[in-house]
Amino acid sequence: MRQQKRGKEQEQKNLWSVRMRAGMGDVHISGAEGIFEEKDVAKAIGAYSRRAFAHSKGKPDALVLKAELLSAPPVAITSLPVFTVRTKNPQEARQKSVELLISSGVSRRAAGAALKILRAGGLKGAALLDAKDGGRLDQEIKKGVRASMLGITKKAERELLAGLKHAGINEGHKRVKDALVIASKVAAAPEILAELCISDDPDYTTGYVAGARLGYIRLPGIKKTGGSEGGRVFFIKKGSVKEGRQLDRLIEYLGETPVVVGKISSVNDIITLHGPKSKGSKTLDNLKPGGKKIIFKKS
Ligand code: PML
Repeated sequence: MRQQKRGKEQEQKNLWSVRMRAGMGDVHISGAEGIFEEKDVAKAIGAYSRRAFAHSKGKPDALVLKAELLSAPPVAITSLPVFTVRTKNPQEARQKSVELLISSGVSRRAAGAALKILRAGGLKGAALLDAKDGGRLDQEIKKGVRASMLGITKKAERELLAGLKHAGINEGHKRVKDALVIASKVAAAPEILAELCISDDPDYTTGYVAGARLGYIRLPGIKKTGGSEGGRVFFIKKGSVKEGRQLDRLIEYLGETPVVVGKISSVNDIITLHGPKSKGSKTLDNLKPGGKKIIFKKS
């Protein structure tokens, strides 16, 4: 992990992980989780069950709520910086996602393989792909790998929500928060180069690319409303998980090491991305994946 600091805010308290999964038969409907002080556990359980019954994917026939006392304090991390890129249509958004992934070191082949997996949908966790050849590394775990045991402090949450409002991001605050927490934990694993996510909710059409070099780059409108495709792909640096045990350790970190976002890095204005530098455009230091500058204009 890149940031090994144990959060001061969490150190002295008994903290609980609260997780919710709701489904209908084999179909996943909704999921949510957080890390809470004991006094907030009942409130979190109430809020998560209300959320499970109010999902646009329909009513579940199974709702699983799990609360567990953490045996060790969570690792505190800083969130990735948030960017939102405006594009004209889903095709352009997907094209930008590929360009961003490539500029962060993912091969075109692996980016293409990821889009194919997400187009097919049906994942229960994230697919792990080799960032160079696009080969699937989670073959035995067909349903994918889960990033779990994560949360955000109340202070960081307030700061994030205020930042999103200030940046004019007025829809889907909770989703942005949940997804940013996941992406920040995933990006803190040195083996992971980047992530591509497209929401699998037919009513939510935003996706993102993320990584330690990229930040968290939102791509609204990456799919058409009504589409049930989507999911997550994590791109693994070539050679970092050659042996089974290394892969097991990464999967264990993603699923079992408690991590809390304790600090918000930045929430930036909505931008458009450009290739060559043109009049009125600027470069953004945070968006220099792989040493290449990405040019943007505030839109
Ligand atoms: C999901 O909740 O379905 C994934 C959300 C991805 C995008 C969240 C955002 O708007 O930043």
